[in-house]
Amino acid sequence: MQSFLNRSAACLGLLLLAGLSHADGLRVTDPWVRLAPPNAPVLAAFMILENPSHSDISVIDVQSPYQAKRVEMHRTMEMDGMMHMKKQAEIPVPARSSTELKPGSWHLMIIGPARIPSPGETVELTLVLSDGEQVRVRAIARKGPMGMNHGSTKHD
Ligand SMILES: [Cu+2]
Repeated sequence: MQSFLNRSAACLGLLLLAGLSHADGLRVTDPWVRLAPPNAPVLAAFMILENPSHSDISVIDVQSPYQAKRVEMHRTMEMDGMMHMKKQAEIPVPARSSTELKPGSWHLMIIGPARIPSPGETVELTLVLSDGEQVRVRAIARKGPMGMNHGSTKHD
């Protein structure tokens, strides 16, 4: 694990020297942030992560330094008939597969947003991948699908 971390750090350093590049391994489609009331302490973000490559990839960190205190990776799962949301250390995207971040499943939790986006505005997120690459994503603020709200709060 330690050598893996060192290797990631080395890759990150190289990436910074070369400027941010788009990862060939991971494709991000339809990134969006659910509309929230003006005083909301958190925002939920969703997107589809596609990995057409032959190697497994994980999202190991998500950053949004100018737009939030921090961003966490969460997964909502059913346990004992109840829906629970748990913080995750990574979001795996297996080779030649995809992982959908959607209400009631994997999602990103934007904690302490600097401001709440209006419909159509975007929140910039940087996905840090297990292979050292970074992917910049602009998630557009919009209404979620009906009846699929985060937690038990209804915003629609
Ligand atoms: Cu969450």
